[in-house]
Amino acid sequence: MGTLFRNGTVITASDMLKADVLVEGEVVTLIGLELDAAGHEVVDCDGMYLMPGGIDVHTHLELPFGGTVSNDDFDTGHRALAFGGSTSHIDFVVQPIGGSLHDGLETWRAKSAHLAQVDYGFHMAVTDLRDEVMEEIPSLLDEGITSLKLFMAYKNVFQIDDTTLFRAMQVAAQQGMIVMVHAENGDVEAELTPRLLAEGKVEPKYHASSRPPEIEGEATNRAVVMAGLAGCPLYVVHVTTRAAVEAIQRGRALGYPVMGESCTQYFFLTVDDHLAMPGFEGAKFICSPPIRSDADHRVLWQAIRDGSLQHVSTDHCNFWYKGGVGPWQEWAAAHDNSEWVDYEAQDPSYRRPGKELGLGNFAKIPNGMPGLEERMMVMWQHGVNSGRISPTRFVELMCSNPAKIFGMYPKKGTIAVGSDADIAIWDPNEEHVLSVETTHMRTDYIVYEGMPIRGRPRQVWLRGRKIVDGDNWLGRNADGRFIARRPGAPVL
Ligand code: DUC
Ligand code: ZN
Ligand code: ZN
Repeated sequence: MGTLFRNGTVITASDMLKADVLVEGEVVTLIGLELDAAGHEVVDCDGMYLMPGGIDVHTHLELPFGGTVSNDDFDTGHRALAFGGSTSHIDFVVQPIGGSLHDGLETWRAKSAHLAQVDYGFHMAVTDLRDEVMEEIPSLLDEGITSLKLFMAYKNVFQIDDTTLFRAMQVAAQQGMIVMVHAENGDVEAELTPRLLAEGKVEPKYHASSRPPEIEGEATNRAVVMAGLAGCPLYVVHVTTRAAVEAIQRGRALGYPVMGESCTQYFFLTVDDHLAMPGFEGAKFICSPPIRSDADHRVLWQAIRDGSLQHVSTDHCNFWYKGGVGPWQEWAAAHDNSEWVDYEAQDPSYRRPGKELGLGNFAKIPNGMPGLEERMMVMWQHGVNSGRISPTRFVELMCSNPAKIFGMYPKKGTIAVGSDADIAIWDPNEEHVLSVETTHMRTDYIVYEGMPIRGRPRQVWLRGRKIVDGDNWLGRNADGRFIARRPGAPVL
């Protein structure tokens, strides 16, 4: 017996048409008109869109960062992803300084496998590229990891120099892997930040002054040129500004294998309206690169329309706005980073440290914000409902392109015969107002508070099993599966 999704409108990256979809076991086995329902469970999709489950290739679940650990883990993060219409994501393993890539991988496996409720892959964030680590890179392919992330920012923490980046690109090119960069000039930022603090400019809004758009544009251009010379596929994460978009466009015009993404927040939030809010409110919106201006939003909408950028992710990395509640210092002294959930479970008021770590010093505010649950809904509302992008382009950006670029298509990212039956049943008419009161993320704020949207998932299915039904959660820990990805993915 299979499941027959009847009378819906199927949206893929290329087509939008009325069709029935039959799922048997974990995969789609037939798409057609008026399919025979005999022997199958029927799901009436009249008036609904059937879209592939969304894919977010840029998340940081349970990431130790900025003196604390990001709140959502592979339990809450996965539930929130699914309630937002996504069924897969790729998180970043971080190599420990002084350790190996496999040390990092073991840590991320221990965080994820027993909790996972949707499917997930890993990128490898390389932080300490010693000679023996360079030699370790090809063995990542045996683990299903085909993408390396390198940081051109976070001096004295994660930042690598140009020699290291170029060498990594050459190894990646030989192996059919892809290099991702966080492109900001960390040396310049490291000069600007102490100067601002010495001048008494300590409020959250000065985070943006410490990381101006020029340092993103410069680093993006440098990475693009190096990728062109190395012949290495490059994917620039969290592009926020015109100079960075133009650097990618120039590279693509020259035939370099370069691509990029932006993240939802960079289409909506501004320094003036959010980062510069009175008091410490702006801390909620601190991420790197910083949020920018309305002019940058317009550039990004155009870039996802014309194909200069290929995906919209979230860089989801959330911290309490009002964290550090209860005896957290004593707990931190006696426990490992992975045990913050146990600390918070002791008393509903207890919280691990969060944004308040940077009261009086913007440089100490943990970078990042919540967003993985709202990604599909806000981009549908402001992309599709507003007429900026078509429904098929929406699916391409949110589902198919990320699957193609990162080596998991057509198993993931489309609705086709043989694909995993990851399906969001999307009600285009359902209205909702986004709020922290109804979010499934582990957070005390959301950045789209009060935003009205029309169109949201009614049901979500993962490999043929229903995991979201309206407001009800049907997913199960350890049902989410690691996605082993293939090298040699296409450059779009
Ligand atoms: N930027 C953020 O804002 N958070 C996590 C990591 C990053 O690069
Ligand atoms: Zn980054
Ligand atoms: Zn990130």
